[in-house]
Formats: sequence, structure tokens, C-alpha cells
Amino acid sequence: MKVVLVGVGQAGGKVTQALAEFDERMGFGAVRGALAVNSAKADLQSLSIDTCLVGQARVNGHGVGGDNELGAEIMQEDVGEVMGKLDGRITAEAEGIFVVAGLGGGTGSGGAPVLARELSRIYSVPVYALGVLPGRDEGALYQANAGRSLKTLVREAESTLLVDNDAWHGSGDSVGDAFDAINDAIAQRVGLLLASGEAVDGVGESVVDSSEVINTFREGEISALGYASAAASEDSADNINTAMSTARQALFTGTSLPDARTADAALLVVAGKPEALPRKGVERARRMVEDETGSLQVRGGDFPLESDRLAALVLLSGVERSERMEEFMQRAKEANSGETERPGAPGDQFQNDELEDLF
Ligand SMILES: Nc1nc2c(ncn2[C@@H]2O[C@H](COP(=O)(O)OP(=O)(O)OP(=O)(O)O)[C@@H](O)[C@H]2O)c(=O)[nH]1
Ligand SMILES: [Mg+2]
Repeated sequence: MKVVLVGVGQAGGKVTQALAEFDERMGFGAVRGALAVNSAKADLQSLSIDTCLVGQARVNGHGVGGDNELGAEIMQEDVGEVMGKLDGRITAEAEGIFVVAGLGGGTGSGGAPVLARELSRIYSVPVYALGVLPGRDEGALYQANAGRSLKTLVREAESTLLVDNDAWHGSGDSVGDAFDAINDAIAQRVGLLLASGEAVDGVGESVVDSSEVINTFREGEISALGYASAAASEDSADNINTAMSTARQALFTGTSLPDARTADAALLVVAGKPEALPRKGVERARRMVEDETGSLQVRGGDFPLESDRLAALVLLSGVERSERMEEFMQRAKEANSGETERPGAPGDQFQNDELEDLF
């Protein structure tokens, strides 16, 4: 799936750069362009991809300090500049635009939904979102921001792929220390998903096509990505069980939203050396994903790749109904009502606990 990435805010810019670098290093050619947009000048200066500073008139290059309403306003005011930077880069070969952002901050949280809306208005290719959710231990402001941002993003983007900051960092690390590791994990896993069906020689019937990735991202839905890998044998017959066990691990312990396992639609991709890929194992694992997710629309296929390992990627769509998502939205609502509560302010007792859209 050939994509153009637009990162918004600090997390958005760093994840976008990590994805572009992974794609380049692997020689996949799925990432056709990458731009980082931020209201904080210093954060853009540490990136090597193209950048666009917004909101200079309002915040003078210092970021919005977690105020996502200001983040949305700034993006609205300066969206013309962002569009100008993208001009000519979203060519006919692009199959999607990904707006990438941490949803808990200010610039990315507020700016990503605005940008998704504007890009959708201008371009005919689908505009997807890749959103990073704050971990459980991040503060109330992050939870509240992310809840409102997510609600609006889901409305504006074709489909929203979420990574929870608690999901892919090594055990023991705090979220803060682990950002680089998380970003590398996102780059590798999302990068492999985007590259499925790209840069593959000798396309066979069982090879995943990028249209299968695109068709698994369903309109208006939230998706999650599972990943696991294991050492592979040279002989495909010996890898049947490995395909099954890595697929199970990807689904049960490796998803970007911990414990999200219900899905409307799913895609299983098994990557490894062409001669080591066990067709039978992939089909068995695909049926396992059907059983475990309760979805009858589970696509499956392989991704021939020079590696001594076998990797399983599981894309799940429709995870908004998972327990994890409900738990997050509850946390966001509580944080939101707490945050706006001022002692003695009239009307507090009537505070609606529903999250308002950002715009
Ligand atoms: N995975 C990951 N998450 C990050 C990273 N940097 C920040 N975050 C998370 O993203 C959220 C904060 O968003 P940022 O991107 O820092 O904020 P911003 O969009 O730059 O907004 P302002 O700084 O308020 O202008 C929090 O939930 C952080 O935990 C990163 O490099 N990787
Ligand atoms: Mg920032």
C-alpha cells in the first residue's frame, strides 16, 4: 500500500520519521512521502524529514502545551501552508494518506482531526489516521485530550489505526524512557503492514495484495495491529506450527491495543522466506483468527521476505467495541469532567459526562 505520511506534533513527527526510515532501510517503497507538522520549532529541527511549522503567529514556535483546542485552531488557521507543502507529493500512485499523531498532547491531538478533514476534502485518496493513545499512567489531561481527539478523528478519517503506549514497550520501562523503542516497534510493524503486497517479486496466489490491506481498514472504524515473530526452519513443513503459534501470539499478546480481539474484519499476514512459508499453516492460522475474533471476513496471505524468522501480523478492524476501548473512553470521560471542574463554579453538578467533539 503506497502511502504519504503526515505527522502532527512531537510524537507524530517522530513516528513518521521512524516509519519513513524503516521503509527506506528495507527497500519496500511503500512510503512515498513524509512530512512533519508542528507548532514547536525545536521538535521539527531534530527531524530529518520535511517539516512545516504552524501557529507561529499564535505560539511563536513554542508548542501549545497540551491545549488541543488551540492545536485545532492553529491547524485550521495554517492548513493552507501544510497543503502547500504537500502540493505535488500526493501523486496518482498514492493509495492512502496517513495522518500520524499522539492523541494525548496538544498540537497533534487537536491538529490531526483538522488535517484529516482538510485532506479528505482536497484529495480523493482515503485519509487514514495512525493515532497513539496515552498509556494508563499518563496524566488526566492526556486521557481527556486523547478521548476528544479520538472521537473527532474517527469521524473525520476513513479509518483509524490505534497504538496504545502501554502495548509495545518492553516490560519494566516507563513510557517516557521507552518512546524510542515504541516508535521503532510501530515503524517495524506498521511498516511491514504497509509494505505487504509491495516490492514482492514473483507474485503468487497466496501473496497478500495491498488491496487486501485497504479493504480491511473499514470506513469509520478503529483498528489495531498484532505482531509476533519466531525463529523459522528452512523447511516450510516444519513451520506449520510456528505459523500457528506466532499468529496466536500476535493476536493474544501482541496487539497494539492490549486485549482487543473482537473484529468485524481482519487480515493475517505471515512474513518470511518464500521457501519457508507454510501455506497450510497460514490457512490454519487464518481460520484460528476467524474463530477467535468472531469475524467471517478474515483475509490471509503471505509476504515473502528475506529473513530467518517467521512473523505474523494481524490487522483487526472494528475494535471500538473491545473492552480496552471502552475502558479508555471511560477514563477519558472521567478525566475530562474532572479537568473542567472548578470548585464552586455554577453548573458543575450538571456537567455532562459525554465527551464533546473537538470541533
Ligand atoms: N509512542 C510515542 N508517544 C509519544 C512520543 N512523544 C510523546 N508521546 C505521547 O504523545 C502524547 C503527547 O503528545 P506530543 O506529541 O508530545 O504533543 P504535541 O502534539 O507535540 O503537542 P504540544 O507539545 O502540546 O504542542 C502523550 O501521550 C505522550 O506520551 C513518542 O515519541 N512516541
Ligand atoms: Mg510538542
